[in-house]
Amino acid sequence: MQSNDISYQLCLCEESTGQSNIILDIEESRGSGYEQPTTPEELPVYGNPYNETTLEVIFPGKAPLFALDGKKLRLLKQLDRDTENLSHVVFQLACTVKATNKKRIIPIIVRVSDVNDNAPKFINTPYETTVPELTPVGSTIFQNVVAVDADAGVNGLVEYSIAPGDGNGIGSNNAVGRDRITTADGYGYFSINLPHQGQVTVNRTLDFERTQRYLVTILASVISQQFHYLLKDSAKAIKSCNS
Ligand SMILES: [Ca+2]
Ligand SMILES: [Ca+2]
Ligand SMILES: [Ca+2]
Repeated sequence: MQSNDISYQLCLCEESTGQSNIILDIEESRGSGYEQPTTPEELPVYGNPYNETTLEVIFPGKAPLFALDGKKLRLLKQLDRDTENLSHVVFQLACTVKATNKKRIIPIIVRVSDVNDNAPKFINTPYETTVPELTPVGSTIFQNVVAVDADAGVNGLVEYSIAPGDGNGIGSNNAVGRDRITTADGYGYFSINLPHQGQVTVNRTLDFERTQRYLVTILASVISQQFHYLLKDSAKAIKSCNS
């Protein structure tokens, strides 16, 4: 439509996609930045905001989160979807037609999408349990491994696995006879068969005379994402005891 077209003049301040409100998307902030654009980048309203219309955003009863730059919304501070569980921001656009002073108020909903910016964290560590050496292979011996991740959806879906340890704490102490404790890496001896459940099962026959303690390193990770955390301090001590 041309700006001298009479029907265009009548459309000024109308939502150009024919909706009664405006829905935009934005990613939450990565780190401390807040320059990320909305999608679409410009508010879909008819009229040139410099000479045909005046645009203003209204945040009733709260501090404004966006300011206008032409038809673009600019964040005024960083947006964290996770700590405030902020899935969308609702406010209003006031659009005034300069020629007629006719004013329209259009509700705006900005949906905030999640970024995988939190790593899973184990809770209640270190984990420790005692098992009889005759525990059959396949038995679940520990089921309270839990890591929490503050992100939403797949970004917070934790998978558990067992990894080789870093060698710390492995070996025998200097005690003699029955007081002697040999500690081995539990990798291979124990397994997590269901990645979404923190249940540790016995994977190989245990022998108390040979090994009295295993250190098992558990990884909590979020699939296909940039974070992959090995929590070395949370190695789980599993003691194999004579039954
Ligand atoms: Ca965040
Ligand atoms: Ca995450
Ligand atoms: Ca997040």
